[in-house]
Amino acid sequence: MSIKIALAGNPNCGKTTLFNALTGSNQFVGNWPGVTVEKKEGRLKGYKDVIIMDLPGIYSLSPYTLEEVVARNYLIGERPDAILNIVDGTNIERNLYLSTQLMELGIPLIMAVNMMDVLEKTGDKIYIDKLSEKLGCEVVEISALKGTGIQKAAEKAVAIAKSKNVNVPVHRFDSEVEKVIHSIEERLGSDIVKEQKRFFAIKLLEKDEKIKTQMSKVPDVSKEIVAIESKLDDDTESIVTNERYTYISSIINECCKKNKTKKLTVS
Ligand code: BGO
Repeated sequence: MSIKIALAGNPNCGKTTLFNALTGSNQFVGNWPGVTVEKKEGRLKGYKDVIIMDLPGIYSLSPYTLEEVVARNYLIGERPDAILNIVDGTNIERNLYLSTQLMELGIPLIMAVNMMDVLEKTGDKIYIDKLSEKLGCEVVEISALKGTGIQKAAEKAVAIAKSKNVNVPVHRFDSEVEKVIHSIEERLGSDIVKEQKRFFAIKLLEKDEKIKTQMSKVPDVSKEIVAIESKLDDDTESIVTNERYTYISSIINECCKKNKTKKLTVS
């Protein structure tokens, strides 16, 4: 059986450049079933049994766009052996929003921070070890354009896929929210594997209707939602989103430093 590694990231993070560099001419292009969203897979160069699946570029795992639905359904339904999450290092704050959600899927994940050649020119710093510690996953610096670090990222993705080591998300929501997430997790059916329970519980809490189509037994969580909304005086969608941004801000504060003396343009 082949190992499947999904490439996931925001639009313009350099995913296509990385996919081409990792697979070369070993690519198969088609459409995702029933939709006109391009589906690309390719064999990882140097490996007979590793398939790289290029997911559509997305900002979130909330199913607002067709691309988000396709990517999410693949990640939930097919459960690749690992996710290689590409993050644009020049736009890391925005990119981490998707990462926080990918990490809740219970799939082994490696993060590749791309565009490191640009950061070298601007003098902006990302402290990779600190970032790895704060996120609870391995992080590799790459330049998909120059090809630096990409072999290491691919090797780490293959290794984590084989080890089946699921990262335990470091991020915890407010303790009241965590309590609700746990109580929803406990009411999920056996169709949801243990590793995915947190993701499904958070999506139900966010009133995500589409997630219900992926479940054979859907617990009624309306009472929990009403209780937490009145306690925290906000709707659950905003509560979850705001907490993600607070977590990301704390990561940026600790792991990134802008070069304040840099020129405005980089050639
Ligand atoms: C253009 N470093 C640098 N400097 N650029 C990179 C890197 C990197 O590591 N990786 C990707 N890029 P996609 P998605 C372009 O196309 O792979 C660049 O959407 C241009 N095009 O070359 O397409 C990459 O698949 C004209 O840039 O991303 C591409 O995720 C002028 O980032 C862009 C300047 O990469 C997006 C750039 C006609």
